[in-house]
Amino acid sequence: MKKTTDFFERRQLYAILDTGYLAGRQPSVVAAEMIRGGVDIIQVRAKDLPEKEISALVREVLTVTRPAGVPLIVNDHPRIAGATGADGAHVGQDDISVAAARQMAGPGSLIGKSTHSLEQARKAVAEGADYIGVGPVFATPTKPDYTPVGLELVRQVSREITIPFFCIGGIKLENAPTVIAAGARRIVVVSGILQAPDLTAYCQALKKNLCLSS
Ligand code: 3NM
Repeated sequence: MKKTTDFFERRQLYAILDTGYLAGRQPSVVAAEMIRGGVDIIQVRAKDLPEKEISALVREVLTVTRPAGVPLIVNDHPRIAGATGADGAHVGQDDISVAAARQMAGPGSLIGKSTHSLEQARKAVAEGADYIGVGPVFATPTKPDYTPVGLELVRQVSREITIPFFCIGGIKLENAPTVIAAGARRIVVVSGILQAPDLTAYCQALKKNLCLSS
């Protein structure tokens, strides 16, 4: 997938296909429902799987995301992104540098980085990240050991950071408007989407909130 300067312009809803919330569902079916709901980017996040299984999972999800033109990002494993032909990788603060991740994932890959403070956001920009995650905005069982950064960081980042930033952590349909009002144009949602009774409708509703605001 070619990265252009306006690559992120209309990409606002980022869903994470976290294997911890699959509850026996087929990953490619879940990805297809997300795409039908209008998600703009999908990430595969599999904290407890061996690399071989993550590769297989990424390849399966790619059969759905590729034809739809939805970029697929691999959490934590840039090498798997490179080997499978996924569109990029997402790294955390304790992981390898953006440059090292890009080298492993391939020259045209998208590299995102998690940040939890303004300082970390500035550093990720300087490191050359294509986008950053900012969070966790609210407390979340998906990342239980992290202290929420709150809406104030969203305000600060939106005032200062000029690369695309995606707010993440505890964001649901009910509180998405407050995050958007604090300056977010882009959000990442994990459990809200994967635990919704109608995943596609939930994505559509989130997307509507984002589109209405920009
Ligand atoms: N990263 P949910 S918060 C994967 O702040 C992740 O970097 C975060 O899951 C960060 O939408 C988070 O279920 C969990 O709260 C987001």
